[in-house]
Amino acid sequence: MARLDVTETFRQITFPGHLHTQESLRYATDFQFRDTDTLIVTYPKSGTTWMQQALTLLFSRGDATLAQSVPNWARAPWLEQYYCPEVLKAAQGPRIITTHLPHHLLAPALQGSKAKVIYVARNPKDVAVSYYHFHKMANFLPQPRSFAEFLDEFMAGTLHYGSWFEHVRGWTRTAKDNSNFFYITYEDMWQDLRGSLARIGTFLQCPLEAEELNSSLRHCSFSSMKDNAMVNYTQIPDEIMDHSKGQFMRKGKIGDWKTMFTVEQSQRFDQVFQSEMQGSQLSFVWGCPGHLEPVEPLETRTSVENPIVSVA
Ligand code: PPS
Repeated sequence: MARLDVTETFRQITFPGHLHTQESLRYATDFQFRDTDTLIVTYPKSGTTWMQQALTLLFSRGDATLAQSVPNWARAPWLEQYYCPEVLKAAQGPRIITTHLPHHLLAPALQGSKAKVIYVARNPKDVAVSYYHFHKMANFLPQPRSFAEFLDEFMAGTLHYGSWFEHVRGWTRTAKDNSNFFYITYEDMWQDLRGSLARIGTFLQCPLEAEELNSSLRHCSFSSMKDNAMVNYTQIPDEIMDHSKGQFMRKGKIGDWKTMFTVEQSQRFDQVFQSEMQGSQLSFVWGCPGHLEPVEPLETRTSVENPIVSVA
């Protein structure tokens, strides 16, 4: 299935036609979850692959055989992508399933199910930057003309997979009083991977021994995943992901948005964030102390792709 230039629109949200069809999207929304399923839910670029790796290792009790021999999409398939039924047909044991779908599209299928849901969120400025770079290398996504235009689309919620704000709001609204729902952020994992894995293990009733946890940690590190062909997408042919234009495992940092956003863009984003997330209790880590400050306003810069970075 190539369909690199095809866009599927499903219930007002656009999806890359390379991976989605009307049928595959309907399959997802009509899906019959099992109580033993674990569903990873993310808006794109929020730590999906990281959580797929973490759950593979937790369920394997730190044994990296699967994590090093089976691609992430085959051990934790995206429910809405066309190959999912084939992968799940062959699945043995408890299933790890992934989705980028917004809550309102999956809520009916999840109703009454005891499947465990793990929602990973990431600060949206870093999501926007990571997504922008991914659009440049992924030939199944529209090529962005500039970061400024891309960011406008991100804020307006018109990119593929819909609005980040709606995604986070929708899924976290269900968290209250739901013992099968676990919320974690990319930044939690980044700042304390050991503690995060231990918490996820407890949630999944799969606590690990110290040695199993140590091994899981090693195989979930950015450097290990960057070199692991089962998660770094280097095996995807160039016509689908142009590896000369970037790497899937790009930087893996908190606060990289400060190398791309202008001060004006950052302020405008903050306003949109405040208005969209009004009433939400969620808070995000936007950077680490000592990291880079936002770049100078656009008009004083030589190139959007080459920002003038001021170091705090
Ligand atoms: S996707 O396409 O939606 O599945 O992408 P996703 O996996 O959600 O997000 C990719 C970003 O996650 C970073 N990443 C990691 N960061 C830190 N540590 C580990 N182990 C790790 N694994 C993946 C990856 O580098 C992408 O972020 P950026 O900011 O682009 O580097």
